[in-house]
Amino acid sequence: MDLDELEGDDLEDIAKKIQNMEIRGAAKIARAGALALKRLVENYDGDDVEDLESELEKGAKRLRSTRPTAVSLENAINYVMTVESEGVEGLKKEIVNRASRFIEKSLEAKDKIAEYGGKRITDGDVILTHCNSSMAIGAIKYSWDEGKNIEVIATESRPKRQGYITIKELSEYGIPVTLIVDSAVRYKMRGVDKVYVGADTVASNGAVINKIGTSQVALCAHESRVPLTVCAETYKFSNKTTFGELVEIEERDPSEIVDPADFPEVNINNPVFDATPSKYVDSIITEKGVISPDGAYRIIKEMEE
Ligand code: RI2
Repeated sequence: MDLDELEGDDLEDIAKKIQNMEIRGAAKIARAGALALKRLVENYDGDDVEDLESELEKGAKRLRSTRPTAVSLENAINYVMTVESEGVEGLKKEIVNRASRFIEKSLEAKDKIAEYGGKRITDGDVILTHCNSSMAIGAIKYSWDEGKNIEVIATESRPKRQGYITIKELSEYGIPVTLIVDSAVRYKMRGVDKVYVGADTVASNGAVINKIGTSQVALCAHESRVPLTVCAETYKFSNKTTFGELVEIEERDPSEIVDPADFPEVNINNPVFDATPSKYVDSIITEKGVISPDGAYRIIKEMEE
């Protein structure tokens, strides 16, 4: 679902759509979070600034609760909420401006990452991608537009099967694409030249938190000496991890995997992200440039300035 389909939705409508993954992908949920705060102030018709501030805090809390792993959402909220205005009208205006600016910056970052990531793909490459990352796909499309003859192998990405979105998008673009089940990654890795994935969060030690299974893909890539590239905007880098906080891994409902009623005696776990240690990451493509995972700390410090 695109942001322009959210016409008329208020903060709660958008929060629900983020939570049930009608709106998904770390970049898109960040932009949707910014849009939700914008909607909150646009819909506010009171004249008490403290009341508006408290509504904003409540709204931010609600948005943060929807998807706990992707720091992109948290960073988008923090960006929009960093305001100085006094008075209802000034505050409303500033929130609207900052939300629009965040959305703009996010889309600009996507274009830059597509360019930098796309240039690093070479003619004849077979690229494996996991889940559905708008940033990784942007880079793949860029290389195709440059006339490079590439092929993509896309994982199904159980349980939500975001791989179907990837294969639809790439095949409609004309790019040859093959769908595999997640467990076929190691078998297929011998024929792969590069792995391109996205990220929900990048930690200060360069670890990349992305869709469950990414760390297994990374291990297989490492074994076959296939470089793994992560496409991630700088607002996916987590400041909190610098101070020792661990990234919470979202657990979603078991019914996304099977109907638990069919297995009443069985525990069913549905962790939806995992962490790939930096040693399995070749490069991270950000809108500020291509870095090694060791550069994550510097990116975080620059963001603080
Ligand atoms: P972009 C997704 O999360 C996937 O983990 C994907 O790799 C990541 O967000 C980044 O996506 P989910 O919402 O920001 O499907 O690159 O759980 O689009």
